[in-house]
Amino acid sequence: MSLPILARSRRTRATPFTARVQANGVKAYTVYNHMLLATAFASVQEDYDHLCQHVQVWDVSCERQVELRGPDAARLMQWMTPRDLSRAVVGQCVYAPIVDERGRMLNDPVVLKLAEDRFWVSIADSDILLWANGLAVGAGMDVAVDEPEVYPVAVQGPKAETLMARVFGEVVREIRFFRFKWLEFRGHPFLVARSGWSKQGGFEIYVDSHELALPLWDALWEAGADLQVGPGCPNLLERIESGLLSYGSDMTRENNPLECGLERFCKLDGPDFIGKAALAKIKQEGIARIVRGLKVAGADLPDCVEAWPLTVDGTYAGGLHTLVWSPRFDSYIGVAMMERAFWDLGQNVTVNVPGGEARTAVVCAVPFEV
Ligand code: THG
Repeated sequence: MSLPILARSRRTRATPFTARVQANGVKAYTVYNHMLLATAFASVQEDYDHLCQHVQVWDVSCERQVELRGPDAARLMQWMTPRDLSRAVVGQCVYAPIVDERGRMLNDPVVLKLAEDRFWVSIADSDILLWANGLAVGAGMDVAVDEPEVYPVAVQGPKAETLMARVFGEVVREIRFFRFKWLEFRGHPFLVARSGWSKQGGFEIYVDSHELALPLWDALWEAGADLQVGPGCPNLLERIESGLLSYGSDMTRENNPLECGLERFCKLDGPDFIGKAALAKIKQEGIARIVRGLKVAGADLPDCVEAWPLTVDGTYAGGLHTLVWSPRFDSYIGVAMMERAFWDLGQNVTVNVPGGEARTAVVCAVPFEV
């Protein structure tokens, strides 16, 4: 279900690239971190096909940066996450769940270590600026917490490296996964990371110059003409097939990272962090539910925009939170939070579609395996 009109105001922020995204024929927007984020251009399926074959330029300005800067920046950063950051180096990106004192998910950002005393927390859709600043004030830490003017652009797809090399030079090929370098475009250094919210490969450019934002955007398009560069955005189908979870959809503040399948990013016997004792207790007692994939039988389902209850013989078995038709699997595939008694791979469940219809589905692993 999509609504036809999104009323714009200062609260729903545009980006430096919004005029270009409009010109590219965006079909729908969502709002993410109080900012516009495109969700489709041709269609989710056509965008997916293009992404997997060519290269796309995404306006992901809504991946806002929360900057921590000052003598206590590293202490505050580690205080917010169960991920062990003690060995992170300058120039590294780290996927780091952020949890509260109950060990529950507040966000799942990519953290960029810019300097020993400076971090960018590249956030998913929740107001981490407020949490971070509140912690800093409450703990009397010597750290500045701000949202700098940084607008990430993702260049994703199998031809991303070729395109980026044409704009930033051959040196982009040396950037390893989840590492970044500062590379010049027209004399201005841009942070370029090998990262992005698809598994088709690519880069993210953290655009911190208003003046060069559109020249850089246009340069990518001009340099990519023969590569069939096209518009794109985080693609529902690609990200579900690849098992990339979305905070707010597949997991919320109700869930802890162990339930979200993020245990490998949590070090419970490492540095101290908020919620450490709570998470250790959860781990010891065992989790009650876990994120799983689901293959749902049949065709013609409505969009899943709220939790759909899953049942087994009438007993609540979990919630389906995201659903998409996958031609590759010739099936609907989705992401569900399955209760312990029903989370085994191969478990059959009933999907209770709003409106009364019931469908059968089978529990499987995420990422989905062919
Ligand atoms: N890039 C940047 N900021 C972001 C996102 C991004 N902020 C919002 C959102 N995406 C944060 N969530 C994620 C989730 C997964 C990944 C990145 C951001 C991701 N995961 C890899 C994986 O699962 O294979 C790598 C994880 C690892 O091994 O460290 O890329 O996309 N700037």
